[in-house]
Amino acid sequence: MSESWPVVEVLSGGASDVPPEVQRRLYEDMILLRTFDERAINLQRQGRIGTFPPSLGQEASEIGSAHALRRSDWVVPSYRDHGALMVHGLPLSNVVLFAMGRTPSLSSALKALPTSIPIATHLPHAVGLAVAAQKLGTDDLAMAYFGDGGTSEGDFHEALNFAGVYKAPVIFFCQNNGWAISVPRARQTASETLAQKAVAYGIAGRRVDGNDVLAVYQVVGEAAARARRGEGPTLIESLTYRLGPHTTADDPSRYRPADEYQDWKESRDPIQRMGGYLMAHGLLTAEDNQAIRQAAQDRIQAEVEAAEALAPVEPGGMFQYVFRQPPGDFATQQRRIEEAVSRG
Ligand SMILES: Cc1ncc(C[n+]2csc(CCOP(=O)(O)OP(=O)(O)O)c2C)c(N)n1
Repeated sequence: MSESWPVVEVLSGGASDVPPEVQRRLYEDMILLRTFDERAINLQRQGRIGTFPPSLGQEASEIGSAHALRRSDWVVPSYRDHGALMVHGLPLSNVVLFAMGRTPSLSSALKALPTSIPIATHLPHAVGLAVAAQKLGTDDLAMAYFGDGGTSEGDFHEALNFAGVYKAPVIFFCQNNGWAISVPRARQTASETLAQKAVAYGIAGRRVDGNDVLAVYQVVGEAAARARRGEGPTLIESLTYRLGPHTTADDPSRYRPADEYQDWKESRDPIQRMGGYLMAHGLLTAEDNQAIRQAAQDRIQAEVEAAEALAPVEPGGMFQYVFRQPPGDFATQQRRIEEAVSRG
């Protein structure tokens, strides 16, 4: 571990001052997310949805970070951040629909951008939203989610530079999950840490144990408070691990050392760690645990049923929600595709 870039931890120490009801909620939402991911993988295997990027193992990073925001803040997600979106108010049925090939509209009440599939292109967008919030005189902020691989993209550096110059109220939340598909973190950059990249742009940098939900909640909360006080952006490196495949189209056993995976799975699972902590502090019983898991199963079942109850996707759906005023021959292209499909 780098001495100048210490990793913030909470679960390994004493009691937390996060209110017990919030601690419980963080735990429940982590279980909900894992239950959803496991169900989504099954749905993909059954051919009911398309390719899916699970966040197995990253529940503390997803849930802890999003809970530290207000609903009036912007969430700017990558493809693996349905957990954060769920906390921010996105119905999980919407995630299922997206994986079914639909383009469900986002409620205007939800302050989130659509999922970004290109790596890091959404980071400058987050800075733009943050500068807009600043100019409007609010104390709202924007938080962008991305992975360790995202730090090698030009957009990452442009976004941090611009955010630093304008002291934009933005949090760059980098989930260092060890791998960018088959590229290990060590091949991504020669920097000792990802957080230290903040120094070059004159912004704050922090490292946090990304499998410690209370630590993530605390560090993002501190970054949010700084942003709201007008003290500018923070780059957070959340140290976590992808326990599942990159997507359901990937087989990590072809590139990932088995002992590395076993170590993270057996001794650093974020849900087991938080569950053990809550039990040790008298905030959770075995019966509660059973009830939380059953409630998660029931809720996911209802979300999947809601998504599957809708009519199958129409090819014309890909033209929706792209432009407010469609340009040039956009309408012609849509008509041609619909005619071709109806001809069969
Ligand atoms: C601009 C761009 N280049 C390449 C890809 C292909 N690609 C998809 S995921 C991925 C790896 C991303 O890894 P990381 O940023 O660490 O995020 P993680 O998937 O681990 O959450 C790549 C290279 C892409 N989607 N966009």
